[in-house]
Amino acid sequence: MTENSVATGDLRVAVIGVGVMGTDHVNRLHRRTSGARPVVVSDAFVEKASEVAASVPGVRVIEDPFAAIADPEVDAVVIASPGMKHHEQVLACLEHGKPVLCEKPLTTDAESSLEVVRAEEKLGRQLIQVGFMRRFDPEYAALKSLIDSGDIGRALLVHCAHRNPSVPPYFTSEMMINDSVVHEVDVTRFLLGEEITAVTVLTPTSSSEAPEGLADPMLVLFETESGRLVDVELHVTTTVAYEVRTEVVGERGSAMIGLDTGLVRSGGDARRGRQITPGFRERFGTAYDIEFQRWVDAVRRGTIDGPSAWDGYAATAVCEAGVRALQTGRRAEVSLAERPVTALSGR
Ligand code: ISE
Repeated sequence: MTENSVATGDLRVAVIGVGVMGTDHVNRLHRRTSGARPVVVSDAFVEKASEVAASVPGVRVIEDPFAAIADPEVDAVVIASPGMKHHEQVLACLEHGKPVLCEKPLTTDAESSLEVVRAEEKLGRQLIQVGFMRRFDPEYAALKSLIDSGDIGRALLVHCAHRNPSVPPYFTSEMMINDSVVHEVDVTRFLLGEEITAVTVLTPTSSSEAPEGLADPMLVLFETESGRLVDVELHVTTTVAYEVRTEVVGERGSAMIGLDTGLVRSGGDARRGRQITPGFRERFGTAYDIEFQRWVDAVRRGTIDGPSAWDGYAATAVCEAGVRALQTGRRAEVSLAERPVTALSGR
């Protein structure tokens, strides 16, 4: 990072990958994040990159993601490219000493995620933050504060429902674990503050709305280090809207979030009701905004403020066990490497 530019002006950010999320992040950096601005975009689809660059003043296209990361005008990097590109791109950020906010997954397998953890450890500076945005959602933050306050006693069980109205046609049952359940993995680690040690996946009769071969819905069970249980109902073809609910059952009470308890509206069809967010960009829009602002503020102080590379590695390792459990129909244990002393957990 060029320290001068950060001390005297905005943090200049390259966004690698400008699909749906990356494009959102360019706008977020341009319109809703202070102390930072997007300066470079890079995407395998150059036309898309040019279109995004043209929509924001002062943004250049650099086709090659590694040239974008290395560019002297770039102080920090946001990676929103497909997951299989993350490993090399995050390592390139480390090589150039550039802070990086990497969308999940950190990498697509535990071994390469661990390599990233080790590379950062060797560097001796924490440059990697992983984009688990739910930690920044005000409702999840409130749930975490409640658990930490001890007001409901020790949390014993967590029930999660993760429902998507639809998924793209290429979505597989393995992706249901790696792309969707991964959020509940991070939420579990965040809320309970301990590692997940085993995963079981059950696949009941599939919905007639699910494409052939997609095990939808599925039930996933996590066991944690101290013996607590977390169940996840994952249903990605509900045809309804985007619904993410989490209920924590404690020794002296319970607490739930995700009830869409916003505005109650009467409609022309003589119904009264609450709006359910249609997708994750709407449901977690505020969380993404908070995540970006806190990341930028932290980078300007020379640190991170959120899930670390270790958190990214642990999530990948749990998902790997989840895929094993799905494929074998049996409980799968999570094998985690020894945690480096320097691996800070995010907040
Ligand atoms: C998607 O990749 C996400 O990250 C969403 O938060 C999740 O709800 C969805 O199931 C995933 O496909």
